Amino acid sequence: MSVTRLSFPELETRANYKIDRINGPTNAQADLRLFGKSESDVQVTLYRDHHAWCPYCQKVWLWLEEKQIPYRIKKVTMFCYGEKESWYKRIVPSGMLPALELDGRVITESDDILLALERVYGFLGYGMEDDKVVPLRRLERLLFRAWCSWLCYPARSKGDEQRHCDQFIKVVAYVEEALGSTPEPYFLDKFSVVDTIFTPYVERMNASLFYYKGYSLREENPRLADWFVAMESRSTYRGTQSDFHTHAHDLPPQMGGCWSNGEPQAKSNQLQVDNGPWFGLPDVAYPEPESSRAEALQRVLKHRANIIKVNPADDRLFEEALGCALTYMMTGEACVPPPGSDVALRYLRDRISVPRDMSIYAAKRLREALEATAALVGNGQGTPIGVNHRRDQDPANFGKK
Ligand SMILES: N[C@@H](CCC(=O)N[C@@H](CS)C(=O)NCC(=O)O)C(=O)O
Repeated sequence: MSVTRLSFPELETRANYKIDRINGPTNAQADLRLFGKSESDVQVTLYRDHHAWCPYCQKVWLWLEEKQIPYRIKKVTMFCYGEKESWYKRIVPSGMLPALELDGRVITESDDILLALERVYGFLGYGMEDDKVVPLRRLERLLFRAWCSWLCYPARSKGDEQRHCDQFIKVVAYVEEALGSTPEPYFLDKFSVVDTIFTPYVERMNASLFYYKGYSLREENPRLADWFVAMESRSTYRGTQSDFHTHAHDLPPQMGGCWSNGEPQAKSNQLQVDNGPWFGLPDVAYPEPESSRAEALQRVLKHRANIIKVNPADDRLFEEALGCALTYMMTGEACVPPPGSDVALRYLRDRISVPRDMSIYAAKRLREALEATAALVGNGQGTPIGVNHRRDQDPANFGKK
């Protein structure tokens, strides 16, 4: 049975999702974070990417959120998404992110930023230069290099592929050992800066190895599994957390390419990440919040005009189809979109960015609704997602510059 499409004004009445972006939970859309303090208390500006993708930014972002330091956020375009803002190049000529302004001084390099923040605001559990922290920082870099060597270079042979896989798994065993050396699920005897340092790349490893190598970091390693669960118990991490689809397709242009081993497990994982079902993927384990559909709806409606404008399909056709997908998402009843709109719906399905656009569960709900609605009229796929750049995601198209 197909229901009648809800009109956009009717959909608006259901978009009852509201969070306090300034004082409420960690979120990617805020430009100011106060944690209940006043704007005159702000001494820090964090420059980070519009896409909330940059891993070194995530590290600093998490630290500021955990310490509840009032700060302003200025968002900058990364090279592979569009043109770098000239005002930012005047502050940081290399254009690199993150950067932090602290009492009028601009600091780059994420480690130097954390060291400077520690000097003013104290440690997050432990200091960056603590004897317990330094070896773990080194281990994080070792893990990063083992991951890059496996993922970001084409293997010369099957043996070569296996060697890189073995090397990565060997380093993961050191990580497991480190995590197992305290009774807590965290790296040290309490949550600390070390966890914020490991978070960005471990999250990207979990996504990319699942997709390109058929290897599930989170499921294969019990200590890391517990660590992820502990991280997901923190609203700070939830607010910065991305999903498999976003990482799998953001990494290639950033890293200069990601190579699949072509194994059946990798292929079946790719199918699931790209076409669903998105529920059940090991990218999140905490229960879905009740607000996920309303959140997805509110975010789409807010950017509706631009979402329609950037879609390659005819505007009227896509608008109608989008209304159908949103109707299905909110009512659970199929709503048949106009013929020929399957490609347009899947174009959007493939371009939801987490957490930039919405949180992980909201994105799953929206992807599911777009796919289910598209499937009612055809199996056409949208323009393939680029691997050399992601100008299709230029923030300038969303009035962000
Ligand atoms: N070592 C630097 C690395 C920073 C870095 O590589 N930033 C990348 C993004 S993850 C960047 O700004 N690239 C320029 C761009 O993509 O626009 C740090 O720790 O801050």
